[in-house]
Amino acid sequence: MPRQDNDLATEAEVAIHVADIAATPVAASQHHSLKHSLLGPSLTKSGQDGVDQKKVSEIIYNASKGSKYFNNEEHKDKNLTVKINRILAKKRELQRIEAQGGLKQEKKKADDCIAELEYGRDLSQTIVHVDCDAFYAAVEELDRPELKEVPFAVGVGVLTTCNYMARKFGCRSGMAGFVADKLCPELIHIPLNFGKYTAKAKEVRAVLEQYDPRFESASIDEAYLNITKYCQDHNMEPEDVVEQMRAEVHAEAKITISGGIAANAKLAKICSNKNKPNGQYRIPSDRASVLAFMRHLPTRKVNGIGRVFERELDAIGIKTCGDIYEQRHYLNKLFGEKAFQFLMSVHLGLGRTNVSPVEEHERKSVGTESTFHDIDSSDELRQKLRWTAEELEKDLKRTEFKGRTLVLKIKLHTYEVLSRQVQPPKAVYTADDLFHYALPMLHKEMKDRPGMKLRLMGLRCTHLVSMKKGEVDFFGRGRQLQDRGESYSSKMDVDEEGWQKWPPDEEFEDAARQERQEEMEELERLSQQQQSDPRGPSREDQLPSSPSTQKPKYDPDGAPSDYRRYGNGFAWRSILEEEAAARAVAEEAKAVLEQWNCPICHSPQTADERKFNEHIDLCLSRETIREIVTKGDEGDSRVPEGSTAKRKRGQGAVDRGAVRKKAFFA
Ligand code: TTP
Ligand code: MG
Repeated sequence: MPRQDNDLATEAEVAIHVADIAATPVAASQHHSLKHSLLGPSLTKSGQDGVDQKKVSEIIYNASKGSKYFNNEEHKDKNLTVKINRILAKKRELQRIEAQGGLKQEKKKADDCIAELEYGRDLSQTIVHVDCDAFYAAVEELDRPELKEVPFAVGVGVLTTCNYMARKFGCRSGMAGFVADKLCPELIHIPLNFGKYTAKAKEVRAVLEQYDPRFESASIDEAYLNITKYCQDHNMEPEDVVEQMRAEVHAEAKITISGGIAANAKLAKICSNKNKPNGQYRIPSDRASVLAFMRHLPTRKVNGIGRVFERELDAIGIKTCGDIYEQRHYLNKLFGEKAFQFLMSVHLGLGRTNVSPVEEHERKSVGTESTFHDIDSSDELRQKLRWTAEELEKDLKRTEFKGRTLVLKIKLHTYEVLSRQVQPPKAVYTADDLFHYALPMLHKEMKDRPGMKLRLMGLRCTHLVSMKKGEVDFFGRGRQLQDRGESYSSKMDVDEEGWQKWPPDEEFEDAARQERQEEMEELERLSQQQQSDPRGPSREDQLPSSPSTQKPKYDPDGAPSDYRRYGNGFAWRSILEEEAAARAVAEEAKAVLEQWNCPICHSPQTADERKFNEHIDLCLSRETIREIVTKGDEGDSRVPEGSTAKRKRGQGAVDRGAVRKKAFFA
């Protein structure tokens, strides 16, 4: 008798089976996968089409063998291989069930999901993603044009980027400096100068603003724009608009940018990388073109599919976004509901069409984390937690939020990542409270894992409550942030406690960004150790650095490095928020300088329309009260119905309008 879906092996059964298989020795393919992982996080960076990656991986392997970086990668790769073996075993189990007639429900669920997502497909908008070419390197070339002729990289210890000439040798972002030197012995290293990059980013943004005043600055060198209106208003084709915009950026900022044009943000981002540098690409806004584009697109090209997820997908036979369909009924069981939904929308080439300034996006969480040398002493771990709580308090105060949920994240020395969360009885933001509620979680982990050694600790507040003025209700309670309901599904997706879930896309994009960020920081830390190794100093130590350049601050004991702030635009949002706050202060200062005289009391007032009107209202009501009191003194102070004073009050409202008008036209 064929097996029905409800005959599916229980999770526990599968888990036991899987555990047996996972316990088998690490596969022979490990060596191969390690070489692949040594290629680093930026393997898909543009400018490397003609590069022999096999040769590059051999050079990296030999250059780094025995180094801390190598051991690090080997360790991570071993853990991932075990995880992948577990996934493969689970897939085999699912295939067995399918062969017996099971998994019909899973297939139906996937098909229903596809139908629902298809129904919501929006092809009406023209979204553009622009990204500066070799950004930090391009800015450096402006000051030192001679660099255009040589391969060079920007970054100390780790390359944040390199010019396209250096990319031909296999050098790229997120690569240890000493490895890059082996690939390209002539490589010149330039120290970072973040001030210059943020100033240049501002110049680029000034041009983008002309095309979409509500463009979204996604990182230091990239942005999303919705040019639908611009195209209509100027009766122009999207390609021509983007050509013009790129030319204008070049004329104003003297650097080149590349652009992607499509019906949604996810596709546009993939497109901007297609004809880099100094190029553009468009996917026509019809369903057939979108599906055809996705069919052969390697999964890694999608924002949200990082190194680890790419390997997991590859292991089960998903190399391109087109391959997702065939495996659709396994995905939920193998990777969970969120990943299933995310992959379904990736397969269909769907994405968000809403574009808006990042600093206006509602925050879903505020958190901080840091990597450090392994810590195992319980005292030190507690101190680290206290320090993390203090850092988080600073961020929460700056952003004016409290959190209803507090999440502790730790990474063991084995690279296993764990997180626990707690809902304190009140929303929290002070370091004392954060520490107080996080400590039992840490203690629990210490108890469960005697001798626990950590290499990363983080605290994060979610389910935020705003403490901004105007967002506190009548009882002084902060407003609970809501999602703006701009996810794909028309139905609101809520978790078991009724909190709205984040759109899976954002979560995956955040996770991939974080994966990259952690790698960057880890690499930076390891490369600093490398520099003090007997293997010799790295070349940038031998280069003169100009006094204006600044080395990225990295505190191995946990202070967030500048890589967190500037690397890959990770804390870009905070930078924009700080800029917006500075603008607000400047505007306020300007308003204080300029003053308007009140037509009633004649005293000078801040030149702010709203405040000025409020002041006039106050003055007028004072006048009215004075009149009432005067009249009352003359006659009946209780002001009966229909009395002159009552009528006067009504009249006052009319007069008020007249006075205001006069004030403004005067
Ligand atoms: P990217 O746009 O990813 O890279 P890029 O502009 O240098 O090159 P491309 O032509 O491929 O777009 O990143 C923008 C800048 O952010 C980059 O110049 C340096 C910095 N960065 C980091 O600090 N760390 C990183 O891992 C990456 C990828 C970039
Ligand atoms: Mg770029």
